[in-house]
Amino acid sequence: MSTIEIKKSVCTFCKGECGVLVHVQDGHLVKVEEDPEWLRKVYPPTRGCPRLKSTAEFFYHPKRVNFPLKRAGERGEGKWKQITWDQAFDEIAEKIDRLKTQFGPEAIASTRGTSYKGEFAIRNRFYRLLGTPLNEIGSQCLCFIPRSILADAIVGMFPHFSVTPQTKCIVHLGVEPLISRPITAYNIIEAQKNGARSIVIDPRRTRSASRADVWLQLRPGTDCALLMGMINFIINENLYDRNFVDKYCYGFDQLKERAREYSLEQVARITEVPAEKIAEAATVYATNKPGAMVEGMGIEELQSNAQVLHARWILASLVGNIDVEGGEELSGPHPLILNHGQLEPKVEVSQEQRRKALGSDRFKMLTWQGQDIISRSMKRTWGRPLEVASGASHPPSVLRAMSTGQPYPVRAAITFGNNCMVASGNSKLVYQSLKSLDLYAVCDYWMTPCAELADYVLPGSHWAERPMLWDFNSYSPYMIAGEAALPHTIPGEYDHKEDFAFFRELGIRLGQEKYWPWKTLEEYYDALVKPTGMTHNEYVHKVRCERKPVAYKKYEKVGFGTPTGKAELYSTVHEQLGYDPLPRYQEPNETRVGNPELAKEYPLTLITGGRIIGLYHSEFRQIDSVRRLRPNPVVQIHPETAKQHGIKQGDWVWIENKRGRVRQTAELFDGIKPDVVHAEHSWWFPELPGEEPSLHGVWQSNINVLTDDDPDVCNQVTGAWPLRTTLCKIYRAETGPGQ
Ligand SMILES: Nc1nc2c(c(=O)[nH]1)N[C@H]1C(S)=C(S)[C@@H](COP(=O)(O)OP(=O)(O)OC[C@H]3O[C@@H](n4cnc5c(=O)[nH]c(N)nc54)[C@H](O)[C@@H]3O)O[C@H]1N2
Ligand SMILES: Nc1nc2c(c(=O)[nH]1)N[C@H]1C(S)=C(S)[C@@H](COP(=O)(O)OP(=O)(O)OC[C@H]3O[C@@H](n4cnc5c(=O)[nH]c(N)nc54)[C@H](O)[C@@H]3O)O[C@H]1N2
Ligand code: SF4
Ligand SMILES: [Mo]
Repeated sequence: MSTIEIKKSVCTFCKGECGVLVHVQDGHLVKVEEDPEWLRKVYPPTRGCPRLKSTAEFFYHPKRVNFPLKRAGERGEGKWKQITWDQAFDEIAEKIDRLKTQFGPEAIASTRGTSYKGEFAIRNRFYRLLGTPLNEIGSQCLCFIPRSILADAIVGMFPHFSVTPQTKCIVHLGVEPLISRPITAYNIIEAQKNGARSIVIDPRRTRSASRADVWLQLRPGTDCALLMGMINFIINENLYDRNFVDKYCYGFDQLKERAREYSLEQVARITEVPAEKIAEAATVYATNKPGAMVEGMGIEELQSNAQVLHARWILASLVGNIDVEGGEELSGPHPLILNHGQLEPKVEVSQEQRRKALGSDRFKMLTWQGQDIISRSMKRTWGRPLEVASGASHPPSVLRAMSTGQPYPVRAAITFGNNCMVASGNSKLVYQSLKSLDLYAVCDYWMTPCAELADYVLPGSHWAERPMLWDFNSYSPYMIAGEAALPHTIPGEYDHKEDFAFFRELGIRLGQEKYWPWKTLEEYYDALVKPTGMTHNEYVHKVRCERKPVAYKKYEKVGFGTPTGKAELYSTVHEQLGYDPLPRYQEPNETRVGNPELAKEYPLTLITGGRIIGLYHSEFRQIDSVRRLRPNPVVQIHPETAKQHGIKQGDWVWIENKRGRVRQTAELFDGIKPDVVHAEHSWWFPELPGEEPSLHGVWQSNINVLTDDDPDVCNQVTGAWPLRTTLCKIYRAETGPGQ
């Protein structure tokens, strides 16, 4: 027996990105534990995390896809045969080449998930070299990109949840960090121990809301009105930082004019939050400085996400919270380590191709037009090109092109770490779109509903199998690194491939060889850390994790990375793109107020997807130790509403709207308004049959059967589709899925 080696890895089972020690013997995982060094240096790994505890169960799970598979029957019939990686690469490359010649590179699409780190850059390299503007399906318009791109547009850089122990006021804007963001939650708790005040804006009484000084239980979808009300109050009461506004903000007078539309009384009517509570929140925020806002999916998944985010940055600017210690810290890139953009090949996708990016003619802030304006100003100010996390295309527009061939055909897709059958809005359209493809390949750990519809299913690598280097593409205040602990391949046992190897091998077969000089991800990371004088492995062992050096109030020297060089209350980026330069509240299209006719049949407002302990999106459903924490999907209903419908705790309940119905189990919860219900997202049942029509029960409890992604109802700036305001009705179901 050989000795046990201890490897320093990073767990990426969720956004915690915790440092862990992996004990390895003969290439096999013996044990995983939290890394005490990490705790000392940056933030503590989450204690007793159920996902981390399940690492070995996950890694060696009998249902894990361990070798490449090729479809042996009709698509969706559930018949597969094992092939080699070489055969898979040869066949996929040959088909991509043929489809590219016939329809153009834009006919080759991608579907992306959230589980990626820097490797997004790797995937982008492949598609850029293919010459496509990258038509892509995924959650980009709802998750991270709107947040970062609006911050880039208004203040010229994105601070990624910059709460520190010095923060004196934390505003939770549709977020529950105690479940979803372990690092931020830790920092918030530390700040609260130091006396920080906390404001929670959420239609549900979350755990953070229970611990808050002020909880604003607003009507879902009305955040923009609420924030504009706070802005108006702060201006009228002279609670803003006049010096900062005069010197460093652009468009105060126009803002003041617009904000006048939002008197406390008017805003109270729209949001259903009492006027005095709005005034209290605004006062607490403006008088406890420095403050930091933490925004989450509660606002990003709104039809009005761009307007809410714009108002959020106006608020932070008005009180002078930008780029101060404990406020919205603009941490920026690591002084030495390169960002991925700096290693990008000097091969541009032509202007003609870029213009073909689906949806880019309409969703301009999301896509290349917005990116061009924003990156120019950021580069001017920060002296080096920074990653602007924009979307290449608009996912609902891509789905429509796939299924209709309009405005041009999209005939192939590669899915990497994404379960779009349950993650994207409008699951029925996703199904039709995937089924219409000539080539569909999925790289994942499991036979997901997406994988069941593929021609090829390819075994992806786990975090314990790959090195990592990550600072959230320059946005996070931390730079973290880890080493691979386990081999990718053990002959006869498994044969996984990391993303880097996947796209490199495919790229080489498609003539991209000279653009892939690094043979492994490790070598690629070596190139990124080279200016430190270390290799990636040395960096892992000598540094491992660091808080980047921070300079505050950089605007005093270089201004802001925006077109005017100021914090743009009135946004010239919006103006240039033809959008309203100031936020204005618009009633979502499917609410009691916005559509009273529809509300007669569907009287309840559905919000979806609040994160839960244990499960990560659609993942961990097959991991018994984690699934035990949440065996079935849960819909939260106010006890009064449940009573009216004859629904008891634990009953299966149908949730229905004009697009379909699915069922979840009832949790009676008085922390939600009587006319709002909250359903979990991304449910499927790995234990139910994989072949069609079941597709692991994908039609049973998946709430995205009920969500709409029509481009007409999407946010016209960011392309977001509404996951948080949909009208529905509920009634008891006799049985659950598979019963
Ligand atoms: N355990 C676990 N952790 C996760 C994930 C996971 O799946 N599981 N997913 C990760 C990912 S990718 C993401 S993006 C994050 C997301 O995590 P968060 O950003 O925390 O988002 P959610 O928990 O989805 O929603 C937060 C809150 O928004 C509220 N909300 C709903 N509608 C509205 C509204 O109209 N206005 C306001 N103000 N609030 C509203 C909900 O009630 C909910 O409490 O979590 C990450 N962390
Ligand atoms: N209704 C509703 N829908 C939502 C949301 C909501 O709140 N409500 N939230 C949205 C948000 S914010 C997000 S981010 C999306 C999430 O959408 P997805 O990212 O699609 O979510 P996951 O279910 O985590 O799917 C990831 C898939 O990738 C696989 N995977 C994980 N890591 C790796 C890896 O390293 N390599 C490979 N090859 N595969 C991997 C997993 O097994 C899983 O099948 O869902 C969105 N959808
Ligand atoms: S799954 Fe747990 S250990 Fe892993 S990153 Fe998330 S919180 Fe940390
Ligand atoms: Mo997300």
